[in-house]
Amino acid sequence: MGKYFQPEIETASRDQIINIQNEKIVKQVKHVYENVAYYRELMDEKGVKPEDIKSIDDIKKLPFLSKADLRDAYPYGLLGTDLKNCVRIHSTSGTTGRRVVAFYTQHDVDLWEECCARAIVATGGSSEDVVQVAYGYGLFTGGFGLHGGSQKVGCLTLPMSSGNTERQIQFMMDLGSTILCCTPSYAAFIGESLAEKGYKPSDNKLRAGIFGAEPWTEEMRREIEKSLGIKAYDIYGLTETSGPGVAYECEEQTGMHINEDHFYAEIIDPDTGEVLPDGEKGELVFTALDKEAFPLLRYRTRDICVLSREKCSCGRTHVKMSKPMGRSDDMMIIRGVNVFPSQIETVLIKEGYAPNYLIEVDRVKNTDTLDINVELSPGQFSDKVSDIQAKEKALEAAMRTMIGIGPKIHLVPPKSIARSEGKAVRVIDKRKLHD
Ligand code: DLL
Repeated sequence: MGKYFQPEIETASRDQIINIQNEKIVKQVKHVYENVAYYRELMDEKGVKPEDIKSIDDIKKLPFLSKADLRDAYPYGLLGTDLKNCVRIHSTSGTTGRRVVAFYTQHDVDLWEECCARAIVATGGSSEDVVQVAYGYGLFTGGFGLHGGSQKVGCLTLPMSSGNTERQIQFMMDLGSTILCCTPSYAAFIGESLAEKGYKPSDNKLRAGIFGAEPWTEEMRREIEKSLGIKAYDIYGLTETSGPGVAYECEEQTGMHINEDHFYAEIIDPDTGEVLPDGEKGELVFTALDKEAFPLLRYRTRDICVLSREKCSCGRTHVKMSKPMGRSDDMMIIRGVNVFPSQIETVLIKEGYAPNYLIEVDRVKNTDTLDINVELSPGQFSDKVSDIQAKEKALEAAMRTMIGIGPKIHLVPPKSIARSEGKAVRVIDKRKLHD
């Protein structure tokens, strides 16, 4: 296999991509209007008919869909085809409210796996590779998505699922895994566990990792690359749009190419809904151009990012999205200041700490408090209280410079913060518990 999984699409000219999108959106809006009563009503309310959508530019006329709509329509309200045509269900790991349930026809599974195959080939993947899939299998889309993509590429696929780190390491070493797929926090944990067992990064055969499903910083990327001796690639997606592979990184590692022949991306102002030009930061909105069973139009992801159409040296022409800079609902407002967990992670790694931390926000006597528990490595640990206090003060000062408010830092002993095998829980906001 060459550098691309589907070169004719991945390197298509802008005109060709727009032609594909023009053709697909007209068909897709018709399909949705005819088959999804929930969305038909939204279109009727807005006074838009399928005939009004003649090209991709007309997409602006369509109503948005939000997570609240998905909850309203649970479970079958947004289904675009008969259940008997569906072959699969996946669901979000959502901790609040109703879960989102997404449906797939065989065509939908195929296009999703194709997207994941593109992501694997973009890391240099081929039938020579042994792909260890350590995302969870089950309702979560991570395991099955990368699994399907890996098989499409012809890689030897290890369906490990997440967890059981001992076994992950044993298979990795015995079978010579070359590509690891899991959440970045789990990759960091695997790296840490390998080091504890006395392995050097050069002892494993891994050369690439495909990590996503949660926010991670450039600093964390470098840590993981060092600890596993690999190149770490980002991958993005959400259950509502199919799963991983909506966008993926190439060798340039400067943002993720969105599979624009299947997913049309817009950036909007989250407050007004106004579409923003490329290069401006806002909420990412996706339209699935050819999914059958769960064909969401203008779905608001709540992920905040920037799109860029700068020429990419890899030869791919599809628009790139930046790493999500947090979700609009991930942002903490602490004493009126907007704080993202990613800012905290950046400072921690810059100051020489591992990305094992837990942020606690509370409100005491009407004032917000921000406590950050940060784990020390065995080498950093000291039983001299004054040493620890000095380090805490230094870290508090570095945080204040970055985020504008002073947190209380608690340096905690090695191994005292729970490791994650899937999506890491980084924030506990106790304020919500009191409301
Ligand atoms: O996390 C799908 C996925 C699986 C993506 C494996 C990548 C790899 P959900 O559980 O529905 O689906 O969560 C989707 O996770 O809206 C983002 O907020 C976040 N997310 C996903 N990928 C990234 C990433 C899967 N690369 C939600 N960076 C999305 C930052 C990400 N956040």
